Parts: sequence; C-alpha cells; structure tokens
Amino acid sequence: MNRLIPYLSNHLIGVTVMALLLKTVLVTLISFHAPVTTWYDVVLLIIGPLGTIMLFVGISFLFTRLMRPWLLITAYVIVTGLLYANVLYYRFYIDFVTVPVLFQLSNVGGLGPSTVELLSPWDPFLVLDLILIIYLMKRKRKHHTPFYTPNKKSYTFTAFATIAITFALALMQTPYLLKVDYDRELLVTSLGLYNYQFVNIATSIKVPIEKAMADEGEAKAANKKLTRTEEEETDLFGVAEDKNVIIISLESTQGFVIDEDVNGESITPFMNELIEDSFYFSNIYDQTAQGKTSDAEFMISTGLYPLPSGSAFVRYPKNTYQSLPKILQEAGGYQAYSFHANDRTFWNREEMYTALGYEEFFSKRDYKVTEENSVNYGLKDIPFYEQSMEMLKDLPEPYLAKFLMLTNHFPFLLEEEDQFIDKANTDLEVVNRYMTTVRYEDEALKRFFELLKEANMYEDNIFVIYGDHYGISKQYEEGVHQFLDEKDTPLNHLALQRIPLIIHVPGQEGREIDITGGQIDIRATLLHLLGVDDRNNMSLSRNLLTRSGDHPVVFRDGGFVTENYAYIERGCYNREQEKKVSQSKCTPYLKQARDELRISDHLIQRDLLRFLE
Ligand code: GP9
Ligand code: MN
Repeated sequence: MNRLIPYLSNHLIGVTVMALLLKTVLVTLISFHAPVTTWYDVVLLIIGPLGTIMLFVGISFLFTRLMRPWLLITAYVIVTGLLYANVLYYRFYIDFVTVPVLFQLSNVGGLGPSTVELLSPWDPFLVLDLILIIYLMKRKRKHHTPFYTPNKKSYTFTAFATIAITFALALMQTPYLLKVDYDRELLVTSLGLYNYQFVNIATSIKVPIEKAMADEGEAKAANKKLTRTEEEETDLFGVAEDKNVIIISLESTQGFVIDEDVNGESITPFMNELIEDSFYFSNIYDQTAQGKTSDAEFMISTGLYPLPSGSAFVRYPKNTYQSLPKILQEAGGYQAYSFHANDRTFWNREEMYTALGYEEFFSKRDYKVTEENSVNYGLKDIPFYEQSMEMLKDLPEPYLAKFLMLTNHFPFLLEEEDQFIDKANTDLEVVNRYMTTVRYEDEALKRFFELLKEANMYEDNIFVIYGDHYGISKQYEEGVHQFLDEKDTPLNHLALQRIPLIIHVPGQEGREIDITGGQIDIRATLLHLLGVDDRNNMSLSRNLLTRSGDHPVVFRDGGFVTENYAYIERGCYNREQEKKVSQSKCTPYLKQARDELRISDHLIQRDLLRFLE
C-alpha cells in the first residue's frame, strides 16, 4: 500500500483511463446484456471502449499543467455522463442514445417524470471511482508531485491504433457491420459504446449532403412521368369504405405453404379457410431487398421501391413521404398504429414511423415479454396478439393498425408445446422446421380473429395479410424443391418468390385473383377497395384489380416477371413454354423496369417529395 498509492498517484492518467474502462466493460456486460461467448468477444469488449477513452482523457495534455487536473475531471464527467445517459435510456427504451438525442437533451429527458423510477440503488457505484481519483489528486497537490503525463506522441498513436484495431476486428467478425447502421445493439457490442458514436456521426453527415443536391425541377419532371391515365373503376371500388384497416405482415411466409400439408396435416388450415371468403391474390411476388421486413413495410406505405442497398427505413427516415397513413388521414380521418414486439430501433422503425405519419408504435416496451412467452427473436405470435388486443381495443376509429409477426423467422425455432404439426421430412432441417413455425403462425392468426370476434371488433375491418419476404433463402431452397417434388430450375425458383396476399372484407364473397403483381401494388389495391382515388399520388403502386398482366413486376436487381416473360439470373424466359428465349423478348420490359427503379430511387435519395407538398 505504501508503494501502491504513490505509484497510482504518479499515473493518474492511466488510473483514470482504467477506471473508465472497467466501468464501461461492466456496464456493457451487466446493463446492456452484451453477449460474450467467445474470446474474440472478450477482446472486443475490452479494447472497444479503450481507444476512445484514451482520446478523451488525452485532451488534457493539450493544456497547461495547472489545468490538467480539471480537464481530467471533465473527461471523466463526459465519459461517465455518456455512459450513465445510455444506462438510463437503455432501461427505458432498450436502446442507445444517438448524438442528435444527446444534443437535444429534452429528448433524453423525454423519459420525463419516469426518470426517477428508472434510477437504481446501484447507480452511485458508477461514480465510486471518482473518490479514488480525487484522493490521488489531493495527495499529489499535498506532496507537490508534478502531474505526470506520458509521451504525447506514443499515447496518441496508441489511442488511434486501438480504435483502428477495434474496427478491423469488429469488421472481421461481422463484415456487414457498417452496412447495418440500424442495428445499434450489434454496433455497440462490436465497437464499444464510444466508437459507435463515430458511426453515428458519419451517418448523420452523409445523408444531408445527398439531399442538398436535389432541386424542384427534378421533382416536377418525376411527377409528370408518374401521372397515370388508366381506367381504375371496378365494381369493387369502395367496398371497404370507412372500415378500419388491419394490415398483417406474415414473417418470412412464402406462398408455397398455402394448401400444402405435412403427413396429411395442413400447414395453414386457418388461412386456407380464410382464403375461401377473401380476395386471394395467388401470383404476387416478393420485391424486397436488403431492408427485408422494412422494405415490405416501405413499399406498402409509400408505393416506392426499396433502395438498391440498405434499407430506406434506415437511410432516409427524414424524408417527406406521401404515405398510406397520411393519405388515409386526409381522406377519412384515419390514425395509423404499428404493433411489433421488437426493439423500437430495429430497422429504425421508431424514426421512420414518424416520417410515415404513424400515430403510435406499440413495440417491445409495451408488451410483457418473458422467457416463457418468447422464442427466437422475441415474443411469440399468440401472446403478441393476445396482448395487442388490449391496446387495439382502446384506439379511436377509424384506424389503420399494422401487425408485424415474428415467430416464423429464421432459423425457425419453436418449443415442443407450440408444434402443431410434424416437421417436414426433407434433407434440410431448416426447411423441415419452417413448416412447424408457419403452422404456429397460422394458429396465431386464427387466435387473433377469434379475439376480434369475441370483442365484436371483427366485422368493421378490411384485413390485408401478406408474406413479407422469403423465409427459405436460396441456400436452403433445395429442401423446398424436394418437399414440393419439383426440379431446381430458374422458373421454379421464381415461383418460390411468390408470397401470399389475402385481402379479407367480412361479408364479401371470396375469389382468386391470379394477376401477376408485386408487393408494391398492395397500396393502390387497398386504396381502391377503400374508395380512395390514388391517381394523383406519386407512387409506383398499381391496382391489382386493374393491373395489366403485361406490365413488369420489377425486382430490385433489375429483373422482372410478367404474365408471359421473366428475366431472372441473367436469362430471359418464356413462362408458358418454360424455356429460355432471346434476350430481345425481354428488352422492352427491362427498360421499363430500369425506368421505374430510377424514378423511385431519385424520389427517395433526393427527397423530391418535399418539393411537391
Ligand atoms: C424484426 C423483424 C424481422 O423487427 O423486422 O426482421 P427481418 O425479417 O427483416 O430480418
Ligand atoms: Mn421479415
């Protein structure tokens, strides 16, 4: 002890760095529940915060020796403050503070009166190290020992090198890390809470620059290109006028499961029955890209295509959109709500929902999520609906309520008690399990309808139920071909890209509509059924009840499918003849596809809709 105290006192900078590091590591483990399963994780956990802490503390070198103790304390307060702000924010939002939130303290204070409730008796431990630091400083002053500072150059080099190594290691572990800037949990656990702020800052600089390049002329030109003249009248226009709208996103649900069974037991018994009394669109294709669930939500809300890379939800949440909630609000005084028992920041939903005009987002924090009622990504679909009902009951009408299901998500995990059918019997376990999670999803849907009926809330809705994207990726598709007893051909692969689309209006007679269409068309179709004229809106969505089978359904990679032709995997196919044909047959459609994608991209990336409000 006799030697230790003077030693620590001499190395005050090192002591401060170590104290802040230790605290950050403990908080990351205990408060943020960082998953540490490998040695690699341990290394990242420790070096992640180290470089940035060193930089903060090192700022004191830039000033006179007299000021250094004060600057050291300032660095301590900043780092501890950032850490504690995140601890509090995380306790409430299960999320991390972003730089803009920090600058708008009222937002962090958005915790408001509940902040007191968020305090824990353990919190004072976060500043326990301050006692040691102040004691060491006082001792220094008493003994008139100089304020020891390490060599500036090597210190700065070590700090930057540590940061660089952290990024390199994190990227080696998760190569797409910087592309998923929506996944703050992953960023914080890979890069450390403080390095994550760099990513945060970089993102917030890039977006406004791209936006600044746009002008009004461009917006008008795009608007002209989109003006539609087709006849839109059908006998179904307005059949669901003034009804509440319930939109259900079936997680990872592909069309092939409909009417299929495993060992004689139906995979989707409820949906099969529902289809009998619904408009069932049997040829609708998945058009999502890297934004997956959020891309489907984006298309349905905006009538625009997903982005070529990344998710529009993540990259353009500050844009102006002519969204479904806004159109319905204007046309019929609707208010829009989204129900999804996941973190608010996943796919940046919280922020994007505001831009899209949602009134409220019922997310994980609004549900009782326990180990017993969760599987895989979180709350199971049946308790999800049971709990959602309680919130739905209180909403003012008319409402647009969107429900995002979750259980049928890769890798399709389910407890024994929730398995209502046998697994399939293909060579691929993932595919075998998929049948059981789809069956569970179907059961949850059935439960939701029962609950609505029990509460006398069933009749007054139009239900739009759609598969959000594929569940079985190309990697496992062989198992599906095996299940369906078909060959692995490009056209069979294309057929598997279909998702179910069921539009149910209680009281309306069911019919199958086999027009070739895409998810982007859901919006125009729904508006038509609600009796809302969509022709003046800037969207690429086409009404499935009037759509031409010759108009290409555009995929994000530039491919397409029409009634007769398809362009996939760089080949042009005649679908009826089931054979590859000359590229020239596809050329006009390919151009149309490119044009549509270009207009959509410009509208989003240059935020053109803001000029046309
Ligand atoms: C999670 C949900 C599922 O919130 O969106 O994620 P995804 O299907 O997009 O991977
Ligand atoms: Mn999904």
